[in-house]
Amino acid sequence: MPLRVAIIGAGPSGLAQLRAFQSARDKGLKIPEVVCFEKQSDWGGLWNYTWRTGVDEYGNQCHGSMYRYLWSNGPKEGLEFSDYTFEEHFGKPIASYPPREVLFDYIKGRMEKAGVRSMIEFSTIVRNVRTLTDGRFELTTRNEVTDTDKSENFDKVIVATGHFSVPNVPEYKGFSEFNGRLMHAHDFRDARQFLNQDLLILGSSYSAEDIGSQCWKYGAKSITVSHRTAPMGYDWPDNWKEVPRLSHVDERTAYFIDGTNKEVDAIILCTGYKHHFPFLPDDLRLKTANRLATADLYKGVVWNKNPSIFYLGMQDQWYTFNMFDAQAWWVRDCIMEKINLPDYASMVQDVVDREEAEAALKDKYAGIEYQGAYTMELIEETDYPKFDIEASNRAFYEYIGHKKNGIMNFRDFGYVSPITGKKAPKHHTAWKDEFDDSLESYLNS
Ligand code: FAD
Ligand code: NA7
Repeated sequence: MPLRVAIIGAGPSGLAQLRAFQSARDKGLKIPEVVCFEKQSDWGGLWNYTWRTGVDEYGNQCHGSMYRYLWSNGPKEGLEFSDYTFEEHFGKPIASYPPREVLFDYIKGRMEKAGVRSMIEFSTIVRNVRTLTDGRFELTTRNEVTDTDKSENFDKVIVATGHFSVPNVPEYKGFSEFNGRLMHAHDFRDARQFLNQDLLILGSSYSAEDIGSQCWKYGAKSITVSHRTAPMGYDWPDNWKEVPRLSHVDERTAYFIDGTNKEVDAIILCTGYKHHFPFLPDDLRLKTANRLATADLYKGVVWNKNPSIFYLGMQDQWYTFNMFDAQAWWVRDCIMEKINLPDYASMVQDVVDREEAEAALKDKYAGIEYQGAYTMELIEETDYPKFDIEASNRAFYEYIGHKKNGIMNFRDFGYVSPITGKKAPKHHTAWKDEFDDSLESYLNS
């Protein structure tokens, strides 16, 4: 019997896994029987935009957290696939911060070229995974179109369901009395609905920065950002203020722990997401904070307590698509027994070492270098095409500098591709003045 492998999720991580197996098959290797289950009706994960919030068309939790007008929040030179460059896909070099639709097109282009769509069962949610007495796994899935359940057995399971989809929703005193809009970033879709409004944002990470910036760009009256630990500290526009931790709210006013207050029309909780795997039993379920070194995963991908289960993309992310590729190629080679696992104690020690190394990092630059080195460590153990990781690191370093110099214009800069060595052209319009984020407009340079 051929080995049977299940991939759960067809976002960038699950797609990287399909591409990894397909590339081995193209080299003449015999690959396992691979089935990918995807609960949405199309691939791309978070990049497959949906207007829906709350539940999807079948009543399952809506996966989408992305919003209209989203442009890449980091340079594309930090995520470029080394086996499929932006230049190959678009036929010319493009600017460094593509809007969502452009990145979605790039992801799709590689997969269409790979010809793996038939390996995916769409609109099929994995509802339960059970360990069998012989060590295999029984997956129960539901095809939402036919509304039928099915159970099948697999030797290996790869969890690629992402971790920026199930919101972390704290409660503050008075939320029940607040009579403006109160929502989590997961449900944010269109900045225009906050036109002329006074907005309070909780959180001080990517979502707070980007959702606030969008609302500013699309005409919010004022943005107040309340941090729990530390302010973001950028040189914000005049109608943008950073304030300390929220104490409580009443019907319309937010009160902060320094004694100040602000009347607001809406509150957006940019308070992060949970690693959430409701289909997994306790002994297979990853429980980790959102950090660069995840708990309990050898090499960041193998579930130590049962190495027939793998996780992709569970780290906090500087690197994304190319790191998912590195992980997917490595997991493929582990499953195909080209890479051997050490004993349990060594796998546990590997996690401890990675956690300690992360704890010793002194700043963001060190975090980038750490994740770049991790990505390269995996790549060097596989046949994934090597690329100039230092060039990617440099793009991230420059991006941090550009953000410090001007938070509303960092997207107007370009960086050097770590694959082609070419510098990205400047986009024809400054980000803050560009209201057409369609693929046609972005490529029309
Ligand atoms: P996801 O993209 O989340 O895909 C997981 C897939 O699993 C989904 O298709 C989902 O439907 C499926 N799934 C989930 N549960 C089940 C189930 N039980 N059964 C079957 N299928 C299931 N990264 C960048 O590089 N640049 C950016 O600019 C950027 N912006 C972001 C903006 C936002 C608002 C968010 C939330 C994230 C952003 N990211 C960005 C990070 C993003 O996490 C990655 O780019 C990428 O989408 C992660 O891929 P993934 O496949 O691991 O997870
Ligand atoms: P992150 O990066 O996990 O950040 C979560 C933020 O939420 C962070 O600033 C936290 O503050 C804050 N937080 C968490 N709990 C609370 C409570 N209870 N009260 C106030 N503030 C809180 O999530 P993001 O959504 O910003 O980014 C996730 C991905 O989406 C990212 O990869 C992007 O690409 C887009 P802390 O600093 O911990 O005190």
